[in-house]
Amino acid sequence: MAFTFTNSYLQGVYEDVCKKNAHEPEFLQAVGEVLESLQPVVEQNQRLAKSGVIDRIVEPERSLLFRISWVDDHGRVQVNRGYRVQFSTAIGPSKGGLRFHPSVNLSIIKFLGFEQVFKNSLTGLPMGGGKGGADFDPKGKSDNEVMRFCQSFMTELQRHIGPDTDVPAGDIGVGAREIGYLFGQYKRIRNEFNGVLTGKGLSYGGSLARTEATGYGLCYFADEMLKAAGKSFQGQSVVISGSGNVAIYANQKATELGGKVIAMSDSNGYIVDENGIDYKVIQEIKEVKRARIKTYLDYVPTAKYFEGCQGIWTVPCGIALPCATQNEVHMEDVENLVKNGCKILAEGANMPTTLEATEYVQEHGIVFFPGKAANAGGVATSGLEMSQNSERLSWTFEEVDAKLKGIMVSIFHAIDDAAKRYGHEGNYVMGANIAGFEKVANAMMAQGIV
Ligand code: NDP
Ligand code: 2IT
Repeated sequence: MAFTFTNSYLQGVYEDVCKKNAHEPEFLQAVGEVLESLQPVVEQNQRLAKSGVIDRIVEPERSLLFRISWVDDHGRVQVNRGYRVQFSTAIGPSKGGLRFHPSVNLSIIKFLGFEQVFKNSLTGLPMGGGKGGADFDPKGKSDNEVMRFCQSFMTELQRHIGPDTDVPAGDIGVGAREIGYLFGQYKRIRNEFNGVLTGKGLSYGGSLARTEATGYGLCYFADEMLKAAGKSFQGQSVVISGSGNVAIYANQKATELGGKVIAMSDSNGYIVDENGIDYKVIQEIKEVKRARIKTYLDYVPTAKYFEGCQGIWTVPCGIALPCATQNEVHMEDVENLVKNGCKILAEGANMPTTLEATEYVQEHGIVFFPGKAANAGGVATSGLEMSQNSERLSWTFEEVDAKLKGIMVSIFHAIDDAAKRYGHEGNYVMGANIAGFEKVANAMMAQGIV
């Protein structure tokens, strides 16, 4: 993979990571990008190498791999593979989502867990990083099948998690329904009602605004950057890939801020509606009916549907918000975005832009915000849910939303400041990696070699 190391310590660590994890391309991509960014930091601080901070930060504290057996509606035995990687507890309990998708493997869970360490640090809240999930596909399964799967998954996972140990939440394929079933099984086995999961329903300890938080946070973040440049969402056309939790609420907030969301997608295809896509229609299709985005045409016959999700990046826009999955934005996509005058690319998903596409946009005048900063609003609000659970109180929507906004604004300034401090103004990849790393590294050095 194309990383340039001038620092021999970091190069050595990266080569070692490549040897040990040779079959984990997504993990190597995430690690390489962070280590490359940290070169100026390591050069200014010899203690980092001496205390082996980087050697340690690239190795998860604990990786769990387990069998999940369950019985489908036809009485057939099904077996899936479950994962939980507790990457770092340097600054707080391990924290991060669970992904249920057939593509899930150890490489994907490790890349997500690694990124989560830096993202959670950026929120300013006391949360370490982790991730988990299973190669289970909730699509086409009945509610009862999803429930039995979640119960079997939690029967194993419950031994390894807890409100002060590791606190999972949602991600792709894990939403309110799954968190409900997971929480029910945890409580049944452990006989404890606590904040072991976030993204819970409002009637049993969930936080207001958690559902909306990632999408809202993404737009608060982009809006802060636009303000700093004397601009706004007003009158801008916005393209959002995906049509799940992050995409739906990014649409709502971008529209509220004056933008017009003209295209959205799912893994089968994308819709274009030049009049602006109403997020409530997507919410109905995806959250209530669990249907395909194609059915948008039943609600808005004047819209257009195109088969295949990749073409969405040919739709001209000022702001691009990839909110589906990793490595969904390739070189030809960013070439189209640049050609069509796109000015901002902010990642709602985790690592949606390939390495070469990231370099291309940065070199061609698009302001680029990496997911570990731009989509941190979800986990930040999970942190606020943990605080509410600990004090056994519920805050109002307005209170949580105001805190979320404050956190996103401060993340923007923290990464902007870190990039400037190291002489790379405007490079928000470096800014996010450095600002996220500093606090974790300090905590690791203070706690000795563990
Ligand atoms: P959802 O399951 O709610 O939605 C995922 C969306 O992305 C769906 O539209 C799905 O289409 C599409 N998608 C998923 N996988 C693929 C794929 N391989 N190819 C094409 N499209 C795909 O997930 P979320 O909205 O929660 O998550 C979206 C992204 O945001 C992920 O990268 C996640 O890690 C990240 N994220 C999520 C946070 C959260 O709080 N939920 C917080 C921060 C980041 P289809 O229905 O056809 O599968
Ligand atoms: O990628 C992410 O930050 C999430 N899926 C949310 C994690 C969380 O613990 O809320």
